[in-house]
Amino acid sequence: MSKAIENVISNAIVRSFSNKFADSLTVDAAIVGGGPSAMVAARYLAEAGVKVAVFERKLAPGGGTWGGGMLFNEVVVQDSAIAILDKFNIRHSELADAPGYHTLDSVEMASALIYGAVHAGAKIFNSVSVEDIVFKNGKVNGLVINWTPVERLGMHVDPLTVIAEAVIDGTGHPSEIIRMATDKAQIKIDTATGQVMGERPMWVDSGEASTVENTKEYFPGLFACGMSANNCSGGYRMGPIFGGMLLSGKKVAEAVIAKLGK
Ligand code: 48H
Repeated sequence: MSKAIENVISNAIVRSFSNKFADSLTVDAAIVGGGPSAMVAARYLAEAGVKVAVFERKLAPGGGTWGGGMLFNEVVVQDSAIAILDKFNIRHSELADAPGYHTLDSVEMASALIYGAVHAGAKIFNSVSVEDIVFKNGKVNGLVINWTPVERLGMHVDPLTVIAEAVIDGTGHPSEIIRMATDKAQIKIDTATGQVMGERPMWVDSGEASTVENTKEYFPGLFACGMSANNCSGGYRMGPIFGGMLLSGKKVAEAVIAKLGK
């Protein structure tokens, strides 16, 4: 008897996902969060031959990109990050009254960043929340993950584990992974206080510069990019301008590539 098509479909999905998931339980780099800085990092890492997986809590990766500014679905990117937009084939137009600044469609940007990361070879697992880190011998060694619906419903279900040479906190404003590390592993990170210093109010140019400047390894095996890096080091926020996020994603990828000797 030939297999029912209903069965063929279900089998194909379960097998294909299981292979992808099992292969991603040991990676070179594990990224938490699927925001813009993470998507750029994932693409640069994958292109350098780094085995990389992204774990995103929400159903749709893209983080804070989709909504533009106050749900007006356009964002601004400055000249310094235009090469990254071009690499992802994201269209942009320069402001006539503010040369050096460009507007772009935030939905095009979110979808192109995700597509670019996946096509370069990064694996993205959506609806997966990182609830803890693996911490052994004074180093961050990986992530503890569970399904977001399990987290949201407060179900008492034990998690699974991903082992990684490098963990990147791309969780945005809350710096969730670095906070877990300082709280639970009681470590001091590479900031002026040894702790997460917290985000300051809006000052666009300062925030953009500090996001990139503070993108680095904060503790052996633990890097931060994007808004998380800015929050760790006490930088100012910048609103819906995304050049700093894109440049931060590239910088963290370069730091991880250098660390792994790839
Ligand atoms: C799995 C998680 C977890 C977890 C969080 O905030 P993001 O868009 O990330 P960035 O830093 O690349 O971009 C920041 C930008 O969007 C922004 O907010 C700006 C520019 N703000 C300026 C301002 O002034 O406000 O995305 C982070 C992602 C989200 O999708 C979360 O769902 C996800 O990380 N995430 N995923 N496990 N524990 N925590």
